[in-house]
Amino acid sequence: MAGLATSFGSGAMSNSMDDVANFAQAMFVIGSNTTEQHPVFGTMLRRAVKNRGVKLIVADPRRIDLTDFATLHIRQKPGTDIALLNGIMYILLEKGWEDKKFIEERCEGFDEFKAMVMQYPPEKTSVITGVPVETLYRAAEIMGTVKPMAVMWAMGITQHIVGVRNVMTLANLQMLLGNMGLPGGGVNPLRGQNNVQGACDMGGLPNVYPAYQAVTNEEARKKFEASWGVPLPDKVGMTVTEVIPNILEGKTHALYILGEDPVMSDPDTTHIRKCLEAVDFLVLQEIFPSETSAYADVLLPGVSFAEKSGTFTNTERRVQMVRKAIEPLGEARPDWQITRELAVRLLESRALDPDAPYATWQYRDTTDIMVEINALTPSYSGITHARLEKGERLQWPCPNVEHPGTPILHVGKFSRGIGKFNPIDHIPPAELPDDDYPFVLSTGRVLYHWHGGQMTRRAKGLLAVYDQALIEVNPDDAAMLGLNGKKRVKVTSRRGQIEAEAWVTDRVPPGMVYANFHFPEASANELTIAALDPVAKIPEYKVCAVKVEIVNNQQM
Ligand SMILES: Nc1nc2c(c(=O)[nH]1)N[C@H]1C(S)=C(S)[C@@H](COP(=O)(O)OP(=O)(O)OC[C@H]3O[C@@H](n4cnc5c(=O)[nH]c(N)nc54)[C@H](O)[C@@H]3O)O[C@H]1N2
Ligand SMILES: Nc1nc2c(c(=O)[nH]1)N[C@H]1C(S)=C(S)[C@@H](COP(=O)(O)OP(=O)(O)OC[C@H]3O[C@@H](n4cnc5c(=O)[nH]c(N)nc54)[C@H](O)[C@@H]3O)O[C@H]1N2
Ligand SMILES: [Mo]
Repeated sequence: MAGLATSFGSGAMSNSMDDVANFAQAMFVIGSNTTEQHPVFGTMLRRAVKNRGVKLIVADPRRIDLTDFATLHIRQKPGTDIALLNGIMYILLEKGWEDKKFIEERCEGFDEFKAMVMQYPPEKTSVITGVPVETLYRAAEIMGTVKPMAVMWAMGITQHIVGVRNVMTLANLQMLLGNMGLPGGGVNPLRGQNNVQGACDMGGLPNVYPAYQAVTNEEARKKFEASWGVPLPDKVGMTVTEVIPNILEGKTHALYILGEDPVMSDPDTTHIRKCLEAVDFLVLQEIFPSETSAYADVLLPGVSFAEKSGTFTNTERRVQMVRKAIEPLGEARPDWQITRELAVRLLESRALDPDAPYATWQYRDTTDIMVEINALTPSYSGITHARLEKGERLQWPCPNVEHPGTPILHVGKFSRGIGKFNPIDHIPPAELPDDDYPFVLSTGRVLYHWHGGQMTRRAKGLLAVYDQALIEVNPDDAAMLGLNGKKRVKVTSRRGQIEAEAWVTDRVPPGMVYANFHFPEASANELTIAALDPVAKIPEYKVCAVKVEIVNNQQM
């Protein structure tokens, strides 16, 4: 799911969490349930509002907890963010609130961009988004008059067929307002997994080597071939959302899955099961028997974070040391050791270049691996275990051991030189409600559980507070459906159905239901659609069409 690179580079936060919390005068949170999904940063945002009077705008179809702290809650229809943002930028331009100096000196493509934004006058925007015209004006007034403003987003923005276009539109907004490269501003995608940033930085993507050096770049490829002593392919690979469906196309024959549970987390579970049944060979490296392990030919026992040492890189590009707290249990081993053993066995049959420094995978520990990272990953060259052990707080880029790290990106200049405005038009979601499937389903998480729930459903304390999937249903819809004290609902899409208890709440607007994918007996992914963003290949988890019915014969 990683790596929604924008014209700003890597898809990491441009600013630091501290910096946003201490210097932003306004904050715009769009498509991030920050207090539940990033509780530490969520607390920092709440504190900034309470202690410094920061103006907070939340744009989210749901009434999430953070809206209690907001100056303004914009409640757009799911999947209408581009129209919403273009509509707000229309007003910013109408009022002359754009940062003319920043646009003139640091950006290009303004005229075409402006022509597109002019297609979104407030009345039209209001029809597409369902947001009242007055709310659009109020949002523009705060954004246009309070500086600096930091923008934060998460999956509410990216998990759409227009995920990349949504991100580019937010970049347009921050360039228009001149909120780039300064404390308290910036474009700040909140990364999800503890080390998704590190995994992307290390080349865990189909198109790049470590530090986003393209596999298609001859010079970069030569460098890695010389270091690893093997010829390397020059073709961009497939994303995870392409690899699994390609099994049924005969294009994928074997899978080696490390720490993912696609039966729970990929869209359209029925289809995923079919694919996993059909694959010739599946190796799964896990810390628990997951829903996916039923399909595995070989299980390799990895270990949890508490049983291994190394580094994680967080959402603000900060590299942090993790130290082993307990010895691995049973036959389990740290993931890097398993991968090393596999590599050594595979390489035994190959003639290696004896001069290549990292050809033989002779790492004794993760410090040895970090030495290789320092040598091959320019943005990490100065980030050594020794410095981290001393307690230095390092954020990449950090090109040498004297360098203090980089808390804010794009100061004075963007990484691609000049910031580019892109004209972006609204495109509706792949599947919208109709007479047969009249509700919008959106999906995500709750505070108490983690994705497929393999870890959190094993924690008694968490189950005590949240022990089953709940589906958020608006009170008006509950009345219309005749729920009337009954609890269980059946939700059906074109791809599958689930039954679960309804949580009748005005957190969701009428016409929308919200489900999570934490429990196998009622996982939202039985319903979701595998429509992908054409660039990032991220699925549209946040919108599909469903019908909702009462389950018959239930006890009251
Ligand atoms: N407790 C807990 N914390 C987690 C995780 C977990 O599983 N459990 N997972 C981690 C991971 S990997 C990730 S990626 C993050 C995810 O963090 P978030 O992205 O914050 O979480 P989500 O629940 O996916 O949904 C985000 C918000 O998007 C809103 N939304 C839905 N549709 C739209 C839309 O069309 N437009 C906009 N603007 N908003 C919309 C939803 O109402 C929701 O409030 O959380 C991380 N933190
Ligand atoms: N409907 C819907 N689906 C979604 C989303 C959504 O918002 N809506 N969000 C998507 C997003 S953003 C994400 S990130 C994915 C997450 O989806 P996954 O990555 O599949 O989910 P996780 O539960 O984080 O991790 C998978 C497995 O890793 C194992 N594991 C944990 N630590 C380790 C370790 O150190 N080593 C090894 N080998 N295994 C380990 C756990 O036991 C777990 O079973 O879900 C995606 N799916
Ligand atoms: Mo994620």
